[in-house]
Amino acid sequence: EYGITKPKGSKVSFHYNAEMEKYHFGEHHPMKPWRLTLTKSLVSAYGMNFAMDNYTSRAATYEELTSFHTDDYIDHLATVAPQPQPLDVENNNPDLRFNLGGSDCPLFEGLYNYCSMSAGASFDAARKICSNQSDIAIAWGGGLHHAKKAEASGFCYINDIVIAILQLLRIHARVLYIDIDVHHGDGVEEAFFSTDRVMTVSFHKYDPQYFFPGTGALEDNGPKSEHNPGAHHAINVPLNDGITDEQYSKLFESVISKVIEKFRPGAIALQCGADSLAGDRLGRFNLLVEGHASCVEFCKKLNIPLVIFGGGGYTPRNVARAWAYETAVAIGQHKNIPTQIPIHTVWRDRFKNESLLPTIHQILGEPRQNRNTQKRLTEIVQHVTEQLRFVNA
Ligand code: ZLM
Ligand code: CA
Ligand code: ZN
Repeated sequence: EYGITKPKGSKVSFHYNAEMEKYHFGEHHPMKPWRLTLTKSLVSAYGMNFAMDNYTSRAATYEELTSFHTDDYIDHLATVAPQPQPLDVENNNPDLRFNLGGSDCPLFEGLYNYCSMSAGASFDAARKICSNQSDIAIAWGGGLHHAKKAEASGFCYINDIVIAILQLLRIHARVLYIDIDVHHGDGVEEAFFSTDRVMTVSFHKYDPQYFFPGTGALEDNGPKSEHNPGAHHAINVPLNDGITDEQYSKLFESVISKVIEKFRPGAIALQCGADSLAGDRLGRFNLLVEGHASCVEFCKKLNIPLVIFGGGGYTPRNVARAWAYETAVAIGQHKNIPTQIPIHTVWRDRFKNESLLPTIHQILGEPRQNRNTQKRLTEIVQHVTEQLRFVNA
């Protein structure tokens, strides 16, 4: 009434706890929680904290974890130890029941604390969106999209994304989940298979035989069983090796704008797995920081409350570059920050032999041959458009 308007730009919160870097999956395991430290130190070196609300996240409670997972699984997770366990009545190792203890999901010291810290940050980020205290809430320590209700899978033990979306659903009638990790977001898809209040969209490398987890074909759009309201609410964008920035961002924009138009979500949960970048140890794509971040930029421009999660990402310096740059996108400063990485201790101490002037854009590793044809990408958009005819929100 007195000409007071909402301040320009989005209110952004950053949810992080330095404790997460203390945990190790094992010497040669590709998942390195330490990449979160590198990300945070880059964000701080650029001075981005001054443009955000910074929260030291806490461990999620038992009640929060069991809002999705079974009590049985969480009870077991809370007591597992790296040492061999007593066998159960049938002479089996009880860890096997929950897919724990193999090379993908090893048991390590402090595992339960690591998992609940990751979920706590994502939970708090979602609550900030629910209470309208943030327009964008960032939890780089989350994004563990493979974990199932009662099972660990693919480096993921607790599905912090599902837990966060369940919070968003308390306030918002419809939530859109978007997943740009190079792997299929199978755990989140499955969790919401039978509801029309969550639509999931995953972009991923798809090869049912040779690439994890092997699900997420174009035609898989949720169980079409009788009276399943969740049918047609899973969108999958299966891709081949070597997709480029230009192809990916065009595809992303055309798929997501059609989804938004039909589904009209009240909030968006965006998983930003950085293993879709070129040169990733496990990835197959050719995305650069700009292409990856264009997805975040696009979501921000929609002006819909947004929770941003991390996820995969196995070349730590590339992960830190992408996530720091995407933090800059969230606060609307990506065009203003200097390209050259500020001299800051963690980066300098770890990578002494690196050129003295690394930039936030440069990606380590060789590009792959692009095996995505324009014809196939057009087919994908066509199929998505047809699926969306069944969706009316
Ligand atoms: N073997 N060490 C992505 C999750 C991807 C399943 C084939 C394990 C690895 C990988 C583990 C140190 C997200 C599979 C792989 C070798 C069965 C996967 C330990 C290297 C190592 O050197 C390694 C001894 C390990 C694991 C590679 N695992 C590569 N790909 C996938 C899971 C998670 O990014 O989407 C989200 C955070 N697992 O392919 C096997 C079938 C286990
Ligand atoms: Ca994905
Ligand atoms: Zn991944």
